[in-house]
Amino acid sequence: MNTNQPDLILYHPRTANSKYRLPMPMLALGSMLEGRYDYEIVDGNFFHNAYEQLAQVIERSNAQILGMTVMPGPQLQEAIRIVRGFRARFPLLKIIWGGYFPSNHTETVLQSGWVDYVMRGPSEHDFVRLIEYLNGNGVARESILGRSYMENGRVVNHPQRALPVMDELPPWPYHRLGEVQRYLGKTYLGQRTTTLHTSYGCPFKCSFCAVVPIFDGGWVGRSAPLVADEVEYVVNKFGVDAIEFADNNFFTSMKRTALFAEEILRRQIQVTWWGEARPDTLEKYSDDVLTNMRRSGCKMIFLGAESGSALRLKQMNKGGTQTPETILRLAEKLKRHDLIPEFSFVLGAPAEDVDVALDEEIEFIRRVKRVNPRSEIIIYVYAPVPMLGSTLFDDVQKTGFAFPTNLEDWLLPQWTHLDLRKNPLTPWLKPHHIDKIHHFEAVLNARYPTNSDVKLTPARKRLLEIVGAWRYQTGFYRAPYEIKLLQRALRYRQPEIEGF
Ligand code: B12
Repeated sequence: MNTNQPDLILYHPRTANSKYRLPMPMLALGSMLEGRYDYEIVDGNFFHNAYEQLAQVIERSNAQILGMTVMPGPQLQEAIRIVRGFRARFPLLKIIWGGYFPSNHTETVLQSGWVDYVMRGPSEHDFVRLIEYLNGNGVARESILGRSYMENGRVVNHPQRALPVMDELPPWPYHRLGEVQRYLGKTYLGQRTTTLHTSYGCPFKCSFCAVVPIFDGGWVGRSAPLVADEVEYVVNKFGVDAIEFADNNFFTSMKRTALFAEEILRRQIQVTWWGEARPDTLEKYSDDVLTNMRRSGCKMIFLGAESGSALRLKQMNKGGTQTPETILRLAEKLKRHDLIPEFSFVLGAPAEDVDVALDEEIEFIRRVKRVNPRSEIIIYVYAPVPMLGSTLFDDVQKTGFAFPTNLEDWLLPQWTHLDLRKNPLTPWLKPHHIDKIHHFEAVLNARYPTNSDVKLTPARKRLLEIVGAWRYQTGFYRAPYEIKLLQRALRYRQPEIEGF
């Protein structure tokens, strides 16, 4: 180990429009390396020419190991271009990928020959072991769990480790980020918003969700007092006034949420917060807990509504006790508690008649809006995740859909679109289906502009509402070009692209 120069670079490729968000995977991995290895966190969100600038970092530091996090979409695009070029430019550099894309498409990544190792799932403990192994520190390679690599032309997958005990994980090394203030963004929640991540996994196995193959129904959370400690730390140290809990399912344990809200109130921490939940879980929360959540600063909750059809909820294996009525009841309940629900819907899964299915979803979304007009609606177009054995993925495969097995093919435009869940071009969705979804979305967003766009002044909001009103009232959504023009002129923010 060279003590002056980092042996290891942890690189976070650029993501879509999100300069202010922390490179959380790098902080999580870095926390385990502190005091053991020299390393540097490099954030592509601050690069203008990632390939060249990262190459310069490697040359300057003479690092031997490059760890990269990769989620689908723009990050993947950049990551592929980097490793494709780096193989020849830095033949001795060991390249390790982790995160959602390589965890779900391990073979494709490794078969490219550009990546040496994939670490699947949470890797705090095993990444350190891998680094020790690569440094020849006597770690048996079989003991590195969650690791995948090529051997004799075949991919070898070590089993994954049980989920970490969150309370035992060390704090994130914020000092590695340089100026933390550049990560604190102005959002609907506050002037200096940051992200935190306090749990891994989700106890459910929805068949559209990329989290499932990695966690297989497991969930672990940091205990409430420690979450409150973390919040208190970032508030006091960096002047944070708002937090987005990026956990897949922050609200899994009502006991934990209740205690967390109490801790924030007891310590008199002034902070606004947001998190992601399942509708059926939250519906079971008592009024007292919801009241305390609101008092402690919770303002908005992202909820996986997915569909207004019991049949499709079943197709998606949503599980639990969620029905379309759950969503309507919850919209009403949260209204009483002054908590804004952000309901996300997944439209465009395979169906006997896709048009009928879409019309039903649109009608249901209108019902939700009638019950609670402040509800935010996020619409995603269904993009398959490779979940063998799920009814939904079986249906998908029957249509002839297959993921590329060549890593470079993920650079093709159709796969970029699939990742962004806007226009996935899956075989059962015809262009007019995509139009139907996007046209309705444009009209809905005009009639009910999002609250989360901080640049949208009341006058501009009013203008959008007026332009959208007649179409929404009459249900005439087709070709809303005047709305799209206006939204472009106002640079309307779409939470489904820029949020989580
Ligand atoms: C934060 C986030 C974002 C931020 C990125 C923040 C930033 N700094 O730029 C923003 C809002 C930009 C974003 C955007 C998108 N996101 Co996003 N995002 C997340 C989110 C909520 C948290 C990720 C995170 O940081 N977790 C905290 C860290 C600590 O955990 P982790 O990432 O899992 O890292 C651990 C392991 O994975 C592993 N690991 C990760 N990287 C590495 C690297 C190495 C070398 C090693 C060894 C290990 C390793 O070890 C880490 C520690 O245990 C996840 C869902 C979730 N809760 O995880 C979705 C998620 C990753 N996003 C997803 C998607 C689809 C997107 C989008 C493509 C689409 C969209 N509309 O949301 C866009 C575009 C992204 C892009 N490529 O530009 C999906 C991925 C689905 C899939 N098919 O794989 C997820 C899973 C959400 C979901 N449930 O569907 N996202």
